[in-house]
Amino acid sequence: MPLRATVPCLLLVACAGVQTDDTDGDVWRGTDTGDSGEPALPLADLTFEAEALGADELNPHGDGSGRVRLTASADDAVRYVFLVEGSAPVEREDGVLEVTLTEEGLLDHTFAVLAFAADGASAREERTMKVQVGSDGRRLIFADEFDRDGAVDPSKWLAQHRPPLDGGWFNGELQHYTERLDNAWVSDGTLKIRARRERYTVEGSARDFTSARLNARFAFAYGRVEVRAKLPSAAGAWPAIWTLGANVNELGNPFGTTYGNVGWPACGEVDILEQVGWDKQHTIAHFHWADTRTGEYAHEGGELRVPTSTTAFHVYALEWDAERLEVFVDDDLVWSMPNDAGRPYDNPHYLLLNVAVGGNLGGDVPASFDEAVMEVDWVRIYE
Ligand SMILES: [Ca+2]
Repeated sequence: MPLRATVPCLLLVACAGVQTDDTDGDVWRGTDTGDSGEPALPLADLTFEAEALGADELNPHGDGSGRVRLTASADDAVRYVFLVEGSAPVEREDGVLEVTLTEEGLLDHTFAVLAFAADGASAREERTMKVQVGSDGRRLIFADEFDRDGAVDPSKWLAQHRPPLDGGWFNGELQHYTERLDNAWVSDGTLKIRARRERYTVEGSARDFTSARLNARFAFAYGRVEVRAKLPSAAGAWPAIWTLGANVNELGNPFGTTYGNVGWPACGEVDILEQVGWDKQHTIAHFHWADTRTGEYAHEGGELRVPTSTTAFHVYALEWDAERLEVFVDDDLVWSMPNDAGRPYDNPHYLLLNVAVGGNLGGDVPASFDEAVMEVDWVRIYE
């Protein structure tokens, strides 16, 4: 592994002719001798902590900056040598080192420390932990890696399931959304949102399909949104990764009236990804809003050819600041729109993930339609 490749031979336990057992403490047990010539006792009380800076309940693997603080301590130690993957060993007398990792993504990183006492006694400890490193070191403000099997984390997502429109949904969609595991769950590191053919009744209204619509319990203004996803291949399915202004007076708004109380499209909408039910070769980026001066509905957007959208994961991304809004698939620009006067894109939005069946963009649903699954590897929102 890279750790070993960058460590001078004299620091490697194997080179020193001593044995370690990684499962019980990494204390040097070798035949090293100190200056006195007598065999030195190992430093048995070495403690070693690795902490991803900016970690909190929402982002347990750090804030995306890649900064990690390493802290080692042993009573008789006079110096510590830290080993970080891809870097030369660094010596510190106080046992504290801050490093900044640069390899993007949520990856396992291994850190080690060697502690030395004046008499030659020494000890080694190692820690492996996941650290989140964002694009260009940007600070992560919301993420779900979908790495815990079972139900979707209710502290991050609201499964909107109450029909908002006389027992039905918008855009002529044919499904009911539910909060059941059948329609949304996490397994093997990804979220699945599954639209199914099944008769289902909510509040006296029966439909022939079910699915899930997850609204993030997180509002943000400006930033970068990334969603790594693989889209459903079934004709008739209409997957969407999108945002609404957090001021929208919609039943599924997790924030109620905290950010305001306006209708659609005055709230503003960003469709980072939509795909029609009859063409799985292209993806759509689109913006809908009401002019803040005239109140008139306006929209614009475009599409990109992505022939592997249903067979491979792609990163669907929004770059949003006070000047522009730009939507990408991986590094390919789909649509760029100025954030100029009259457009309501300076207020907080929240993210939504769903798979609709039929309706305006789902189109005809073939009799063979059984189910359609959108798989999401992760969601990351950066400042
Ligand atoms: Ca994942």
